[in-house]
Amino acid sequence: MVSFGGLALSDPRGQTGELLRSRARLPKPHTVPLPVPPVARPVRTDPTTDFYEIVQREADLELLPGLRTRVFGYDGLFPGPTLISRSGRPTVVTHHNQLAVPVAVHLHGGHTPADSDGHPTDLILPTAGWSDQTHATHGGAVTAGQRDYTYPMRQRAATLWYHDHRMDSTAAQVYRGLAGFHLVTDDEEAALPLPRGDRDIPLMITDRAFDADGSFRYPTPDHALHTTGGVTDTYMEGVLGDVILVNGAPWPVLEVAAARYRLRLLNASNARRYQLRLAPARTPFIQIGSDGGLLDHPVEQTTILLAPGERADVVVDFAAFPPGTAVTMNNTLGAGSTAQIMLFRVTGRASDDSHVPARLSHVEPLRRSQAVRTRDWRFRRAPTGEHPSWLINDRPFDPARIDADVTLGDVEIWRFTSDLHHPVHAHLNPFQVLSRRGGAPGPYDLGWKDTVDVSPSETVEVLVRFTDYAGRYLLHCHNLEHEDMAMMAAFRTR
Ligand SMILES: [Cu+2]
Repeated sequence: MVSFGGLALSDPRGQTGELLRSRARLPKPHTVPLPVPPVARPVRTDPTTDFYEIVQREADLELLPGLRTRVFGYDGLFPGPTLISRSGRPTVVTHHNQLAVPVAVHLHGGHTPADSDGHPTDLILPTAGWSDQTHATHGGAVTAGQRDYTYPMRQRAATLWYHDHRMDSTAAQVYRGLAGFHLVTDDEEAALPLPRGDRDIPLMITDRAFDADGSFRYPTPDHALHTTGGVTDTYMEGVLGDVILVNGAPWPVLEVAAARYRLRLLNASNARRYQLRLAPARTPFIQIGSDGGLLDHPVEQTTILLAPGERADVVVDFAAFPPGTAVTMNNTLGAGSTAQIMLFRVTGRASDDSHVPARLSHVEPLRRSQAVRTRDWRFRRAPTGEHPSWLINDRPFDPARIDADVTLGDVEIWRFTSDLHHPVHAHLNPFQVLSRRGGAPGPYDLGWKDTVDVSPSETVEVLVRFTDYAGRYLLHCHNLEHEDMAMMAAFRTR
């Protein structure tokens, strides 16, 4: 076991969750090279559309050196392959389910018609069959073996990600590996002189705990994920692992030239929040984008705070460091093994014609005066004595119930209040943060957001405006254990 300078793992700050410790022999940090997920190639293109096929299957991967981890992988990979779509060019992804459990695929940040949004009851049953047709299907639009997801991609350039959304079992199935990047590009972004190619790197940050044989530890009541979903009561606040994986590798190392890099940071963890910081702190993160794409203008950040589901696009200029410098990305909310994320080793000088322009994009500001109504959404734990669960407006999720009817095109204020840490995510359209604790938005509330970090006893107001697609969508907590334990609500657009 690695000691991390003698620091004991202690209860992490700034978290709602329980720490689950590994029993496996863990590598020294900064010894495993950073993997970058392969970019998926379309199986077919026609004049209007790109077509992809992804097979969801189990695979044994060497995540920890010398050990094998059985994962659920998109194409058997963790993270899954990265899809890249052009704004305005439809993408159709056919998912084949060769796992032994039902799945649903949600494109997080996608502006997607309801029948392709991966609603938790719109399941793809296993190719090999599924004995129990009623349990966990809840009357959704169920398909056998495969399903086509159609993404019109009428949205701006942004870092999206796709992940499992199966009713009651999202947390366990994402934990086992069902997550990948889906990038959207557009002409506006392509015209900017930002770092590109192998200096544009997606970084999926997750925390996991491993058993002695290398398998993932996860406290589910039903290891087969067949009948009972959720997590054991001890871990209902959220599962926090003691190993930080970036793109599936533990505390990896990346060799970088002394040049600018664009890092697309994604917190794909079930419950853990991170506050990222570079050391030595010779250069800031230049934040250029958030969940919904480019900001108006770049913003210097000393740290980046990411709750589950959130993304931040940053540029780091490694020319600020002498060649040979080891630059660590740390997590100031972590302790011991979770205080470290990864290391960048600066190799040598290199040509670099990239820069970060003073103006990046135009983000249309939504205003309080445009709002036609205010809705309250209260996120809290079920009272003692009730079945252990998490509630929105005092109710557990019911797939047969619509909690709000919203008119397409209307601007509304949605007011989120919280007992503990709840990262709140809305499907269909991004929103803008209007206020936090009655004051100005926070430093990480910039631009278009689809997930907002709501802290204990906090009120956050956001301005939402849903467009284009009529149907049933979700608002939910992106702490995946909370989500599985009923912290979701449905809204209907029309
Ligand atoms: Cu929550």
